[in-house]
Amino acid sequence: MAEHVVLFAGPMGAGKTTAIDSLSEIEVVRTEAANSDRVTADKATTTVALDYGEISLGPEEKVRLYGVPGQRRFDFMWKILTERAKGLVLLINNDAADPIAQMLEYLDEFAELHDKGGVVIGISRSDVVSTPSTADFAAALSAARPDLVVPVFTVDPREGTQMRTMLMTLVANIEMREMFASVEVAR
Ligand SMILES: Nc1nc2c(ncn2[C@@H]2O[C@H](COP(=O)(O)OP(=O)(O)OP(=O)(O)O)[C@@H](O)[C@H]2O)c(=O)[nH]1
Ligand SMILES: [Mg+2]
Repeated sequence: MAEHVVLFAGPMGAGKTTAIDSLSEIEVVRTEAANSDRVTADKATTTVALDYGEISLGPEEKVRLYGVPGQRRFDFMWKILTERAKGLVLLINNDAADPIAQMLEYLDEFAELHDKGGVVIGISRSDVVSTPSTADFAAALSAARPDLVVPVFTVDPREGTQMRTMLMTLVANIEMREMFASVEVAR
């Protein structure tokens, strides 16, 4: 069975834990603690180490889903899990302060995963704050990082179907990279 390891990253409250919950077919392993930063994200708990879930895409393919904490004080987990992962789902909450800057910052932080397998970006909480638009994010992205090919989606992490579409786009990208890599090796 083919297996992929995918990381979910992004600011606090972007919906990483929620997305893994919506996607996973097993009970999600969570590490939530009381949230002491209600200004950045007004919710009761926050991830302090990782989330873990699994989903199968057809009978022969399993995806391991890892979520990291949004808060930088727990960023030791970013490095550990980036080493395991082949691709990145970057979630950005549209109601964050300067979400475009956040997107570019997190993309830089996890650029290694673009090179390893691929990145997809999901803009969440667009029902809460409607601007910037997905087109604004895509324009800022191609201006700042013309070297990257990264699709931008509007998503609601609470909706498994939407998250599945994003995840399948990423997995297709990872598989394409693996195919090209094996062709290179065979040459
Ligand atoms: N209205 C709305 N709520 C959303 C959306 N996406 C996520 N949420 C809610 O926003 C909150 C996100 O919380 P989490 O999933 O814990 O966020 P996280 O990214 O794991 O945050 P940290 O672990 O603290 O870094 C949850 O209460 C979700 O139900 C969305 O698109 N619209
Ligand atoms: Mg979380």
